[in-house]
Amino acid sequence: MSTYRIFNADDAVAYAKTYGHYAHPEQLLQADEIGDGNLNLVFKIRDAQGISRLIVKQALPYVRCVGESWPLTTDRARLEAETLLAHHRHSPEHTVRIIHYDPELAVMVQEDLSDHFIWRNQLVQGIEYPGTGQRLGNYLATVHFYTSDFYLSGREKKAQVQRFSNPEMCQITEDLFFTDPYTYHELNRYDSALAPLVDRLSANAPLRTAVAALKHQFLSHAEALLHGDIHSGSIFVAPNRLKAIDAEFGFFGPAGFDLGTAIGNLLLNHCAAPGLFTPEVAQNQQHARRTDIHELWTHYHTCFNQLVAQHANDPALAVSGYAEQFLQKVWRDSLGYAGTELIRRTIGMAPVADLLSIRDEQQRWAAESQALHLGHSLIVQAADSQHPLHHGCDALFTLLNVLPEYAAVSA
Ligand code: SR1
Ligand code: MG
Repeated sequence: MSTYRIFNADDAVAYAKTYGHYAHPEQLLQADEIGDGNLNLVFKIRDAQGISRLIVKQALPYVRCVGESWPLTTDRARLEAETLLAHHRHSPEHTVRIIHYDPELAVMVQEDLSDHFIWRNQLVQGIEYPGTGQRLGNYLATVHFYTSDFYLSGREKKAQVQRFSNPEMCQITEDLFFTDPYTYHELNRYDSALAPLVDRLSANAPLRTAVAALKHQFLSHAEALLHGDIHSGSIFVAPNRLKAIDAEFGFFGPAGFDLGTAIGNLLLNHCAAPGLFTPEVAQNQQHARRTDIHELWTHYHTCFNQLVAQHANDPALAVSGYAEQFLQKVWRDSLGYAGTELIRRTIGMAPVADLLSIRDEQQRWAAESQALHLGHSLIVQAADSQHPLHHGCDALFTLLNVLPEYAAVSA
């Protein structure tokens, strides 16, 4: 019989005392529920001085931001804990530490990261953490390599693909990224000023075909154990530090999906900057996002190549030139998936603070229109095998330089 029950603050404290491996459990006294994501309960467990010592996270049996009308598997807590444990094994510096988890209660105890900040919140305030792109590139390259066919035997890889099968959470992504934004869906959320642009997206045949190809890859290409939702809200930062959290969407999928999700969110911040800051600050902010993307990709590329050279176990895949060919495909996929993230975060059910924080309506529409335009261009151009975008970040930055200004459209 299932022991599942929804935790209150007292349950969370009792759980942390028993399973937190904290040196002085009797000092853990109170819990604050601080979850602000779309899905889970998150408790900060504090001592007598009010200092946060541990995190207790529990999966609710439904989508929190919608309510009980959208039931959702609590098995996602097991998948999240196991994905983070696997990533921590390969990249301890950049993955939150899971201290304990219980699949029945769908609960886990995690290290406290109160000395870090959610990257998205910092980006919206214009606070920079230089080197974050590098750290993110190293994290993704490392966890992707050690869970890929370059490293694992065919037998072990297939066992892991099964173990990390995550159909319910993947279906959310399949619908939210590749289907709902291009059809009428009651959960899509956008202002009526954007309606003509949204209609043009759904009527655009080359775009819909390119999105279909991206969805098909997402469904069928088990390249590595992905984080599965690595947007700037799943990343904690501090000076010279980065920790990934929130991996309940973890599964074996195309490596470019993780990179694309991360790049898409940096581009959303790029589009939002003129609406969030003065022109001078916005320019610096946009420059910093380009630097993040450049560092993310170049460090991913270098780190993955080095790992293949030093640790690949499959002699056929390790043959000279193949890793580079694979990485070119990963880059192309990343651009396409970045485009889908831009579009779904602008008109779908899960908007981002970068755009929502723009107070002036005209400026917000301009930023949203630009995000839709950029998303569209990335998806279609990445699908064109001859396009210069395939050769690295420079062509992406050229595309950013020629993005239309949308003030006139929203007026
Ligand atoms: C129903 S969940 C909506 C979104 O929130 C999560 O953070 C994922 O990004 C998901 O797509
Ligand atoms: Mg999340």
